[in-house]
Amino acid sequence: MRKQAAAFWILALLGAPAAAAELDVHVIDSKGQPVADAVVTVVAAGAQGEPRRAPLRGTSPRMIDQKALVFAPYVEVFRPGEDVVYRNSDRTRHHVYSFSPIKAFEFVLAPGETSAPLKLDRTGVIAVGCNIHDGMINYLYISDAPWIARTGSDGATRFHDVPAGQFDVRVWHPRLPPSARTWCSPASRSARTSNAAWISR
Ligand SMILES: [Cu+2]
Repeated sequence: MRKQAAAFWILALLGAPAAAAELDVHVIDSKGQPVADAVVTVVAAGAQGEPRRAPLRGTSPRMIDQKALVFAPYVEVFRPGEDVVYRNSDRTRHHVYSFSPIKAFEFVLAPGETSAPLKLDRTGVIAVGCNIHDGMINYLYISDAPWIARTGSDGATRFHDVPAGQFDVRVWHPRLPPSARTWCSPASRSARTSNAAWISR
């Protein structure tokens, strides 16, 4: 797998002027290419109170499929207490496992099988592999941030009903070095003003 440049950029673009508007976030790499499967979190900046946690898109339990010896999606986001389910759509067995301190597990899935739901109680990142196919890996990102989503193949994601205020927009991706995963920048907005900011480190 090609190593992506360890520098990503975020374009946080505020939606239509309204009391609670949409926030569009685009993540690109240093070559300007969209970065899929980046986890974007939006948190209140400064001392203002944390808003409620916005619900995640999609249904629970969310499914990680295994097809053509690849976990799909590569990265998925969860709220604490949600379940994940693994499915094997290949014609070979997979031995799914994690050594994560916040959730260790292993099970073998025969072709066509689906796992029992696995509850993800704690926040953090769980790396999951296959004991049979070393190249297979995926990441479960569990967060109680007010807003969290992952980018699609276009490197974009959209947050709804973001109130006026100051926010930090953060990005996480498996191929960003740990020191680069926590950078953030305020996405300043008001009821009447849109703004857009390129952010780099
Ligand atoms: Cu496998």
